[in-house]
Amino acid sequence: MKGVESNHIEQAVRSAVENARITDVHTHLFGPQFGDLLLWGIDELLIYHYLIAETFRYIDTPYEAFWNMSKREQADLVWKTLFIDNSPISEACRGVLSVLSKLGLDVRARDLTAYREYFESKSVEEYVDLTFELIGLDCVVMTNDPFDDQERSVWLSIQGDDPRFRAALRIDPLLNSFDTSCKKLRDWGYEVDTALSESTLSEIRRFLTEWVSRMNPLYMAASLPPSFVFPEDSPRGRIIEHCVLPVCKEYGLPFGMMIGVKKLVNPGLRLAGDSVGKSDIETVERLCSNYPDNKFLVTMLARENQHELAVAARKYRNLMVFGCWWFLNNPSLVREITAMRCELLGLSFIPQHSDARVLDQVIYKWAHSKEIIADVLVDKYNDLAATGWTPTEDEIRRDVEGLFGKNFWDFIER
Ligand code: RAT
Ligand code: ZN
Repeated sequence: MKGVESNHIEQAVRSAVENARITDVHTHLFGPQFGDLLLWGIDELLIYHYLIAETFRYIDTPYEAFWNMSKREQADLVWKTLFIDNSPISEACRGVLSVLSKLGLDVRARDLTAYREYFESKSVEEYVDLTFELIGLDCVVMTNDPFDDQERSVWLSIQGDDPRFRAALRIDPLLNSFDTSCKKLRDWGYEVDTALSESTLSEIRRFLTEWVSRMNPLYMAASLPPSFVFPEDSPRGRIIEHCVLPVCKEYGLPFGMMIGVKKLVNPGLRLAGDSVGKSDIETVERLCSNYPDNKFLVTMLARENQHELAVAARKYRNLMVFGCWWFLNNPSLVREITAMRCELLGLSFIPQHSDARVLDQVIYKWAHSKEIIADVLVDKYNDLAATGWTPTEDEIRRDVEGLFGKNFWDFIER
């Protein structure tokens, strides 16, 4: 087949990326059957924790006074502070405007009342369809925590599902606060003790197995602190070794590790109060090396860890690197990290996930990421073309499909 002339490369890449169907491998979204857990609309967009942290840069309101406000009052304050009193140039602020603009609303009018009216006129079902279509989303992976009471009760009574929303079994409480989780497990009828006896480990495996069959998750996952090391003589280390890895292996599930979060460095900010720290890449390497029959989906939060994580992925094919996570999901960093990954890993990685907590956010997070990923690919194919190797449109489309979905599914099925 004839290669794409170098001056048509840009057009071929932009069109392939524009039309790419997306699998969003990590979000905090829920299917409509989860009721109130699915967040959407302008007020939820405005009180996203990324924006709350930014708002407190400008105001003196005590944290508790803010949390005592209604959602609408909080949204009003964020809007006034970040959009009216200051120009909304941060990535999270720009995101809100991208959403409104892509929905056809008049951003220039700065008319919060009109935006609220728009969302009030929609049903959630209609809005889910619209959002998925607008951005070419095939499927989003949720974050499903069986220790969350509200979510747990939905899973125990769930009727039917929506195939666009797939599960991921999230086990932070089990790994990071076992004393509290142990009490819950006992209340639910598991014979467990905080000393983590052999029988307790077996009961935890039973718990995980039951939730795997209830949720049919695509992977098991946890967010982990910068101090995370493995192996380790701690509840977390023992549970990973004796429960998580064996159950993941038995069911062919990757273990998703999101490493580098310092939880609640400022507790007054609640969900907005987490920070970042450099983590131990050798732990990732050791896991991949010592457990070759397990698969690991890994993202790290510190910019400083990105290069060594990509290098680690060159060494271990059971390691899949994904996303530019949270504080990294900013254009300058996405560009740098994506280019570096292409240079070290070719096309064998998952460049992005949205981490959306509010449905509408998939619109901006994917629009912004798509543009940058396309820019990077144009550069890379142009560099190829300079050698005389001109990629065909089909080859470009195949590569792009991999990055936006197929790489993930192939890894899951491997
Ligand atoms: O990005 C976020 O919204 C964070 O608050 C976290 O939820 C993080 O993505 C996580 O999954 O722990
Ligand atoms: Zn997340």
